[in-house]
Amino acid sequence: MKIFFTLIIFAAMMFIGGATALAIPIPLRGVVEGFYGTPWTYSDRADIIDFCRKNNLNSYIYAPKDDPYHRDKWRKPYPADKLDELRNLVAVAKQNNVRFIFAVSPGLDLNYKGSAGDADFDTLIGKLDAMYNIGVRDFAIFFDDLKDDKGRHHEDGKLQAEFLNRVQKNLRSRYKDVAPLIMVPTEYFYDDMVKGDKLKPYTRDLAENLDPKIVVLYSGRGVVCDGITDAELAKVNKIFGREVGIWWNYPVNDYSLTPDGNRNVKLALGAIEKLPTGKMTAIFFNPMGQVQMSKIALATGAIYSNNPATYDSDAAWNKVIDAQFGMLASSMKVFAENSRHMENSWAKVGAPDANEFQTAAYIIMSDVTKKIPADFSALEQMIDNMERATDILLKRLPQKYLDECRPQLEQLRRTAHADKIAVESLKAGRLDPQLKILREEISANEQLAVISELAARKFVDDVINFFDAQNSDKRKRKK
Ligand code: LTM
Repeated sequence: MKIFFTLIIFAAMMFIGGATALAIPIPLRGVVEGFYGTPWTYSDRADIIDFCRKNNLNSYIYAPKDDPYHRDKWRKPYPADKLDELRNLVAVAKQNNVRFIFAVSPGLDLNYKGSAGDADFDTLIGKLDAMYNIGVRDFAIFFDDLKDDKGRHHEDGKLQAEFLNRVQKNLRSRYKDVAPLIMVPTEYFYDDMVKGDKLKPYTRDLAENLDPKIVVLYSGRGVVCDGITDAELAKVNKIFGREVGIWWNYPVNDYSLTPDGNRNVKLALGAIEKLPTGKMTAIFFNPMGQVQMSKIALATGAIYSNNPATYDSDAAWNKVIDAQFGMLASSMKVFAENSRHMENSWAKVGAPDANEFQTAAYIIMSDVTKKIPADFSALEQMIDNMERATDILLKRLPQKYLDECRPQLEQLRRTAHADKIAVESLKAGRLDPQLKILREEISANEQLAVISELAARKFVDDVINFFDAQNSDKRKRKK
């Protein structure tokens, strides 16, 4: 009888468990301020720490590449005013139940051996001690981006591992309340760890010698890549003999820059997507300098990291935009949909921009090319939506958002207007000369803002090219 009841209770638990799919959050989940460019301000950081608490993210890593005391001049202690700022931030993190993880990137000129090595070790420990004294209990040491102009690095995996083990041992022997160290290797993406089917010497030596308690972060197959599968993660876990964590380069956009390098041209406003669904130890999302606009992707990342197994990127994206923009949500979705995909020669991430627009435009172009009557209604509707949404956002978005996205909003507005003229030209069977002028205006502004390159923007080119080709055919025929 007892066995019978136990079986019934077990079956009921399995049923309930199966139906509700127990959420298993990733233990360490949060934001790594790890981008190049102007670092966030104190209030940006306090804001993001509060955002972390509200979204059930439990960690924030302080690692701004262009804070000189973090990387270029890592040996220098923080001046009193900066240290005060950090002390306050650590307190804010504590109040919000968010772990403040302090990172140093000493790899540019760190000495590992001899008396210079000992001196650098002491300097680094001094830096971490200063942080311990203001309340930090979590530390990270990053060795990413140490390649020279020719794409080579000169790091020795064994020396690096020994250095990190020594730091970990020193901290843990003196402080009982510090968490295991977190590190990013110099070869931090999979394709850089291997040559053919063999591990490269640096990764092999690092993995063989690194204290198994040290948490390793990696960024996927590439620096910025189109997802990580469970199998890929398992491969890297095997290399390092531990569960590695992920440093995820979305929505960061520090590689999409104006020619003077001072502003980001494309915003990453999509959802986090295509990440492992199984067990994982840590994930950190690298944001954009634009703190407010980063919150779309970061909030989807929070939903993901609180339950990777059930994550649905489209549902999350809709949900967070509704929550963040209220009455402006539908307009924001139109804008954000056109600015999700990030791609260049070495980076590719994010859902395609405006896929429905792309499909509708593709069908129209192939119909007109084949001289089949085209149905413009769906595309016209989307163009109207873009015009309306950008007008509304330019008028009503609170200033803190407009400060971060006005050039991109204006560029989408411009592009939508050009799309309208493009449709009218196709309908009339004749290119409206205005369209080329509008395209020039869009091109000139692409120095500042890029959006919807393969959707709304491409349609302008496609229509102009279509008429240009038609005219050149006519000219040939006349000859
Ligand atoms: O990704 C890593 C580990 N390091 C750097 C980041 O600091 C930078 O923000 C991203 C994106 O450009 N790429 C890196 O290599």
